Amino acid sequence: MKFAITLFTATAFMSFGGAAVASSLYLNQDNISVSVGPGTGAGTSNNTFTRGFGIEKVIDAPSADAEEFHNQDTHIWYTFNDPASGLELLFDFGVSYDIETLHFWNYTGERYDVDEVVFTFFDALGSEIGTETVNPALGTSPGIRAQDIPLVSPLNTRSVTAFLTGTNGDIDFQNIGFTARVSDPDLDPTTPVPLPAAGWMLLAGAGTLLASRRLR
Ligand SMILES: [Ca+2]
Ligand SMILES: [Ca+2]
Repeated sequence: MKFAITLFTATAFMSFGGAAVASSLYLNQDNISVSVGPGTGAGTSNNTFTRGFGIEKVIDAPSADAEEFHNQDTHIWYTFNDPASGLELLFDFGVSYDIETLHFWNYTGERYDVDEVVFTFFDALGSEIGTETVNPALGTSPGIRAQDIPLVSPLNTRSVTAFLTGTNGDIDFQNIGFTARVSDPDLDPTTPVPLPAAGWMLLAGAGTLLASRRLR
């Protein structure tokens, strides 16, 4: 019982403490992870795995305004047998964020660039909470800088899938990044609800009763 009361006290303290508005963060390999999803179509990953690289090249841009040059160390290139299929990426944020901006470093020519990205957002329980489709512009040349696209994500997004396609079955891009704020736990429907005041008094009463019984 004592443990339970302590636990509820901690929850209430966080809840009533008042959450300050979190500042915007750039999400990359320092604070999120990325993996290739099972929805990825058959084809060739070209330079990504065949040359000993990992998919982390997607999130290795150090900042939202970083410039990358197209070479084997920096870009992602997939060719799909069926042009309708594509690359599925799973972004795991670890904690819940409210996404504000998508940063997308696309290839510089139509032959290989990404033509469409479908984002699906999930909450902390893994439930789908929204989708958003983006058609990124061609990348800048010669140095590729991100196109910044407002991304209307639901609050409290814990993970995101991105399904990337090219109309001709080829996709090539440098990075994907997000600018986001850590979600306010008070506005997260998946956060356990603290007991109301009446519940506190009831719990306190039960604790006193228990203690007095032990004393007898
Ligand atoms: Ca990269
Ligand atoms: Ca294209």
